[in-house]
Amino acid sequence: MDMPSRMTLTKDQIEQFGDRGVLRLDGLLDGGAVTAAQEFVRRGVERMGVLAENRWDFSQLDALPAYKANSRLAKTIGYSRSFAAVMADAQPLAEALAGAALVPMLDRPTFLASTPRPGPWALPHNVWHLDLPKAQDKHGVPGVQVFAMLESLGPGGGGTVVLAGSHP
Ligand SMILES: O=C(O)CCC(=O)C(=O)O
Repeated sequence: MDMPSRMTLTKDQIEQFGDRGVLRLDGLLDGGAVTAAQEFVRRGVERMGVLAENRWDFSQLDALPAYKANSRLAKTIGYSRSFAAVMADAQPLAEALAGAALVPMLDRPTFLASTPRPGPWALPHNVWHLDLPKAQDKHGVPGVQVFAMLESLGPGGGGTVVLAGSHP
């Protein structure tokens, strides 16, 4: 990608990504783009009654299996161009981490909605997967997946689980 990123990665960050396969970057996202995306998402969840007067209530989805609850949320909310604006700086950073040019798998970012689930959390045994095309160069980084959080996320809040160090 030719567009320069607003953020430059340090050597330590690139090393950490190499060691752990995962890297948290604070302050990467454009605030205006995030606000526009949040407003779009909030309008969608308000239509469902999941958000009202600034309070989130997912209970209407509790009876559904997690994958159905998540896809109902994502389908109702839909897609906004603001999602692509949120991810505008992702590709140059992913390429800096990979040390190579990367071809995006999709022509736009995918919106992932994850509902918090009632009850104790258990380590899932059947959903682990790699979202990667088959590596062309078996010795290089086969791909980089970038997640942008649109809302604050606490521990157990439904974020994607990554097993650090599992990539080699
Ligand atoms: O967080 C999730 O529910 C899974 C997300 C996922 O598998 C992915 O984005 O590839």
